[in-house]
Amino acid sequence: MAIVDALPGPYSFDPATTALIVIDMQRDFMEPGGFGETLGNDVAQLRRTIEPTRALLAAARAAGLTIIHTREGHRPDLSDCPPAKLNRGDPSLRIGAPGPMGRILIRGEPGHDIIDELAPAPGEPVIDKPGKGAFYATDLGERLTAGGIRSLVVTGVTTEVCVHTTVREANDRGYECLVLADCVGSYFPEFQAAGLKMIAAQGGIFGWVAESPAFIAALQPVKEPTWN
Ligand code: TIU
Repeated sequence: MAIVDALPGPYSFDPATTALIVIDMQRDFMEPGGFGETLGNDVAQLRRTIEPTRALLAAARAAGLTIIHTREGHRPDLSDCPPAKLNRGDPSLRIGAPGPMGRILIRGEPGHDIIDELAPAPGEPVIDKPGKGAFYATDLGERLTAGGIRSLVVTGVTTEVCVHTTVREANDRGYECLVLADCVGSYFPEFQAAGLKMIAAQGGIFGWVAESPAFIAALQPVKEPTWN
C-alpha cells in the first residue's frame, strides 16, 4: 500500500485498485464565453488548477494508474436537461443558447470539450454526464466495479459543485476518496476553502484532502499481473 500525507490523516491506497478522476476540465467552465461565465463567474479563478493537474496526469500515466475524465453536458435536443436546470439565469445565456464556443454546455460543441492542456490520452475513458455527480445517469459505477477499483483520487472543477457531488456519491458507494486541493478549483475562494474543509472534517466524513505533490511522491507503479 502507498500512503499519502493527508487530512484528516494518512490516506492508504493500492495503485492497482485506484483511479484518478478528472472532473469537467472543459472550456465551458475554464474559458471566457462558456457556461461558467454565463452564470456570472470569474473563470480566471480556475486557471491555477491546470499546471498541477497536467503534472499529475503525467505522473499517473507513467505509473500506469487508471485515469477517467468526465464532462458535464447535454444532448443537442436538451432531452436530458431537466427544467429545473434549464430555466436558470438569463434566457439568452442558458444551456443550449449560442455562445462564442458554440451552444452552451451541449455535447459536440467546442465549449463542451476538455481544454487542450489536459486532453485525454488515447484509451482514457471520457464519461459524459448530464448532472453534477459523475455517477448519476452514467456507467461510471459499472466501469469501476469491472476494473476492481476501490479508491478514487478526485480532481477538477468546481470544488463545491461537481467535485463535491461526485465525492459524496462515491463515498456513499464505499469508495475511499482523496481530493487534491491544488487540482480542484472554485469560482469562489471561500467555497474552495470551505469545500475542502467539509470533506476532511468530522474524521473525514466524505474522504481525505492532500496536495498533488504529496500524492505523486507516494505513487508507485501499478504492478503487472504475475502471468505477464
Ligand atoms: N457552476 C459550477 O460551479 N459548476 C458547475 O456547474 N459544474 C461543475 O462543477 N462541473
